[in-house]
Amino acid sequence: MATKKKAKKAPAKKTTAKKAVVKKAAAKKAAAKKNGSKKVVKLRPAKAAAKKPAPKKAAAKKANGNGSALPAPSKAPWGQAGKALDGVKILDFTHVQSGPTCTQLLAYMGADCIKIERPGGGDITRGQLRDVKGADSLYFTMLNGNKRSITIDSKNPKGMEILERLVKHCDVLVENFAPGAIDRMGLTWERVHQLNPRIIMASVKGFGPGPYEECKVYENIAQCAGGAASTTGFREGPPLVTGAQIGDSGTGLHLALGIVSALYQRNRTGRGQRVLCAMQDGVLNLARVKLRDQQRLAHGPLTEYSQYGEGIPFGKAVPRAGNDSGGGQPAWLLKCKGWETDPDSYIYFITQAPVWAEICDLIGKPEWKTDPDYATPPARLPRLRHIFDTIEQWTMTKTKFEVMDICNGFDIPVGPILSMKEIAEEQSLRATGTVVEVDHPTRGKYLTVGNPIKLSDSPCEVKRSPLLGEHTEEILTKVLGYSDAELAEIKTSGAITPPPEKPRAAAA
Ligand code: CAO
Repeated sequence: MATKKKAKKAPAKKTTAKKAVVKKAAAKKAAAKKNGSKKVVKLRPAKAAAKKPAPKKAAAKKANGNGSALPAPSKAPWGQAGKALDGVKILDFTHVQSGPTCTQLLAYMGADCIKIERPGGGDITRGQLRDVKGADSLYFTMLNGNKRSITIDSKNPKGMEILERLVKHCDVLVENFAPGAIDRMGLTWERVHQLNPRIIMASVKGFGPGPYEECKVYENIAQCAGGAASTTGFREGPPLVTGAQIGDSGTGLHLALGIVSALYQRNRTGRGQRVLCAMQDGVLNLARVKLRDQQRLAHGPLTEYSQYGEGIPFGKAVPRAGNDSGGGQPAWLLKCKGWETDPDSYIYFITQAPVWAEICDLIGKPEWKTDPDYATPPARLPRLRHIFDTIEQWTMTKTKFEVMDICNGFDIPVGPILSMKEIAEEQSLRATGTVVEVDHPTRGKYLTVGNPIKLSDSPCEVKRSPLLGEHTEEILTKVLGYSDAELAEIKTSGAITPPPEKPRAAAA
């Protein structure tokens, strides 16, 4: 009924909104005329204009999100109309993990990503956690695919001249240096904006403005300061960090969204803007359900936490909840056949209320369907430990994959603990391009994670990471237009080569 009512009212609202937009556009048109401006906002394409279509480039610039200035829908087959971010040029001044994750994603989406690296050693991760002697590490190769690499010493005057030329050329500058480092180089937001008012300058920092804004931050610091660690682990144990890189890669993801949003806004405003993602904020955003629970504590115990069923009182802050479900459906991690020798022989089992009857039948407890102590979710809450122990007696008779198959046959939500070995070998992940094998000239074949975001009209082709400075000459001549004579001068200036006192061997 409610939907029906809403549907009836909707057209009236739409008409009013449409009128307002038309009125606003008409006023804008009149104002533009009065000011003698040639940029007139068109309400509808004029007939005369229809005869002589505007050049493609201009139409693309006017796209404003309401569809009125978009080109006609492409008739190209799906996946053959270019990539989502084709034409977007990224000056990638990132290092380690958070920034590179962001720019790699943008590159997967089709952006031309030019990675600036310090001559000699480049991104520090090239040499960190090395598994193949003399080759770039997996740490680097898995975070820098689909990019081009140019070496530039930002502290060399000629190097800064090249950098400034790149700022003028690019749509986005991304950096994640320690607080103040990019300013010390001379690339303050004011300077960057002055050089190229259309550029978007995006940064990852550990903390936003406040008492800690000057601090350097790595992954686990962000997990701790963003509220994730205090709510992870077991009640009896210390806070725990998680293996998922929610501080680095998580913040990189947030930054990527900020960048594409800023690019979209630029279509209307014509100007770039500053985008900042603090790792603490990114982690907190991912841990927001725990801030939810913090506020619920004021109104009583958190009944879905197993600590409630165990009769253990809650303190002032959200406790660590072990493997409890973060939602309203009680769940736990249960042993499966082979757990004695295989550390990953476990299944995550959710006792979703609508399939309680099916669970009871499966585990051989049909009487629980009607027993008042077990029949309803509130009645089960104080007995969760016993319930999961009983379910575990059943899961221990099956492998995690058998449990998965049987339970999913009854719509019971369960999930196997997959080891990284199993994931690396999982053919369905290869088929979707989520796990990709690429070839590298110095290290050979390696696995990487492809684009986890699938676009139906923008397929992703994962390419290997670049060697240090592999594209230096190409970018200087073909992108920035330096002549052969200028290139020769750059080569002797020290702008793209390591200073003599710091040979490459020192960084390896
Ligand atoms: N040419 C010349 N100098 C260069 C250069 C280049 N191409 N690229 C970088 N540098 C210089 C910087 O200018 C800076 O010099 P100064 O400190 O003298 O001004 C210096 O290299 C080091 O930069 P940094 O302080 O960012 O690097 P670090 O290794 O000391 O710190 C990190 C690393 C990650 C802690 C810090 O960059 C940081 O806090 N970043 C923000 C948060 C972040 O992204 N953390 C996630 C990292 S992934 O776990």
